[in-house]
Amino acid sequence: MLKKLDEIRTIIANEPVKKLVLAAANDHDSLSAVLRAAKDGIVIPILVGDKEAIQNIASSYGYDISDLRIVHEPDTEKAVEIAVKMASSKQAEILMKGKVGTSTLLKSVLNREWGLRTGKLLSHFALFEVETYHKLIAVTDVAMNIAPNLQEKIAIINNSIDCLHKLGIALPKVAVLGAVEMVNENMSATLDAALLSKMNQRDQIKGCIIDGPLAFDNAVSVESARHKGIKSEVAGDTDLLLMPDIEVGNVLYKSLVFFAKAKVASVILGAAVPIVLTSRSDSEQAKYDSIMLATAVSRKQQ
Ligand code: COD
Repeated sequence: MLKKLDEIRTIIANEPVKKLVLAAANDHDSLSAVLRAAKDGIVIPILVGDKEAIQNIASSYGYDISDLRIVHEPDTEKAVEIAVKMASSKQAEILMKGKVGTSTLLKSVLNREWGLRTGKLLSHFALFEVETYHKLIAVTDVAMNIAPNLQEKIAIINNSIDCLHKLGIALPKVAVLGAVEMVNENMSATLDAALLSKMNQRDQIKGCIIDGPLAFDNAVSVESARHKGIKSEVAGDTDLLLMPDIEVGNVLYKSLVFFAKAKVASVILGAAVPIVLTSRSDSEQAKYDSIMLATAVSRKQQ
């Protein structure tokens, strides 16, 4: 059981250093996180973007980047394309977003000719360290799949389960969230949740224990589940929260970060390489922790 994001460091301790390509590297927080990860021996960075802008950021913060490979490309979309191609041609094992919009990067990743498609659904996975919860808790999908259908939810669960296995959680407990814990035909999230639970019981989705629908309170609190008379192996001990859609997920993500002051690491799964795709509002620490998470994911993809 992992309690702190920092414990990922132990998981990746004996791994060879990974090459990370930072797309549109003229972004202070991303650059700073990457340089810290390089100093800690986690990654070897390749910076793609406007060389002068990157060097200006580095010199204004006193970073020494003289030893790093920089690929000069002032146009953001072209810089992203170069970075994605480096990952698809195996010159880099991790792709990271710098100063570029999320959908620009994702569209490039999904490019049919030179993108990072594997035939799997790509999905976003966020791992939270929340002071008021007894272990790390993952949340998916808060940033990529907008309104997943049942098949897409299965793919999102499978991506996340692979990742949790890589983090040493042998049988993750998955709570499929709804607004209520009873099946209500007018709430489609509860119908999908019931189907996913049954599919798990029948071994159509393996390697985890799924229960749902669960409301947020009974997913994360034993007392709350007991109070409602819910008998569940998952309730109060959830490892992974499956969101009904991106809006609910994104609001939960930001509530945890801004109100609960949670720490978070996140990664896009299902592509040829893990992708660090933190948002502008994420801290430098979140970017650093996400690099550690991506390293753990990339380690066992080989
Ligand atoms: N995995 C694999 N393939 C995908 C995925 C996925 N998750 N999503 C789309 N595709 C493929 C489709 O099969 C299709 O072949 C092609 O990509 C285009 O699909 P569209 O037309 O549905 O998708 P796009 O290009 O309009 O948009 C894809 C995005 C990922 C950009 C889109 O889903 C999106 O904008 N998601 C939200 C991103 C975002 O704004 N997040 C911010 C929250 S912080």
